[in-house]
Amino acid sequence: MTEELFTAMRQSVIDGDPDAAMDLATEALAAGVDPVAAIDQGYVPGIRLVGEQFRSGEMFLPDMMAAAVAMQKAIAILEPEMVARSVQREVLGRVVIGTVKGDIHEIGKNLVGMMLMANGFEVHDLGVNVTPEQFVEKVREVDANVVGMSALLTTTMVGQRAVIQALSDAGLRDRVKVIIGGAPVTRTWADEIGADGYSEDAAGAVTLTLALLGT
Ligand code: B1M
Repeated sequence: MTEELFTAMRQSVIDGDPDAAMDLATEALAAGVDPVAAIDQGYVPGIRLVGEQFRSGEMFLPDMMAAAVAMQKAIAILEPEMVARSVQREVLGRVVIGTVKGDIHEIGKNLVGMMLMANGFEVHDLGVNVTPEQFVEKVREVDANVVGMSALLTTTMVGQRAVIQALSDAGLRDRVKVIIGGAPVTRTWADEIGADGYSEDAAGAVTLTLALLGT
């Protein structure tokens, strides 16, 4: 039953069918399926396949956009349950998160922000295409403990280095932990640019942030 749901979820993203994606999310919640499992095992494999087909020329930009919309609509239905299932504690830290300049991919970044929020962090999401100056300004404004940066393009990964440099120039680097992620990002890249940590997925980003803050 759950496997069938996951297969249908995957297909709804491939088809770029928001109505089906939303109906399946609702069905999964009614059946008591873990919303995180639904995202990781249902929708994510769908969008990854769309990415592969885009690369090989079997799908085009409008297909990728439709798939992203379907996925985002489904996540919006699952989000309240994700938050409700988490144990609410005192605020563990303040996180400023965003997708770096030149990059408008937001689904992974949103999931990371959602999971951090659900696990007790105050999350300030700057959105996409965020400049180093905007990161610095927000870190100052909210006195952040953590900066999280997402990058999905090999051409925008360098933006993560620019933000770390801007934090140093502003005298803020020692006051924040910097975590990075996104499909092309690796641990080696994190080490190279002097980030404090890297995670390949949203759940790992929570574990990493907890560890970095010693909570
Ligand atoms: Co784009 N795109 N895209 N795209 N897109 C990729 C990234 C690509 C790999 C597809 C491909 O060719 N196979 C390719 C990049 C190639 C490269 O540079 N290596 C690509 C391209 C080329 C482009 C355009 C240039 C296409 C064009 O215009 N010709 C263009 C660029 C626009 C721009 O940003 N300037 C573009 C546009 C788009 C859409 C707008 C259509 C859409 C995004 C819609 C949106 O976000 N609102 C889109 C999509 C959907 C994708 C793919 C198919 C899926 C991305 C996604 O949402 N994945 C993607 C293929 C792929 O990644 N395999 C692709 C699901 C999400 C849950 O995973 O984002 O990886 P992900 O996040 C994960 C982890 O990475 C990690 O946790 C998340 C949850 O597990 N993580 C973090 C992410 N951020 C983290 C931060 C952390 C920690 C962990 O700490 C802070």
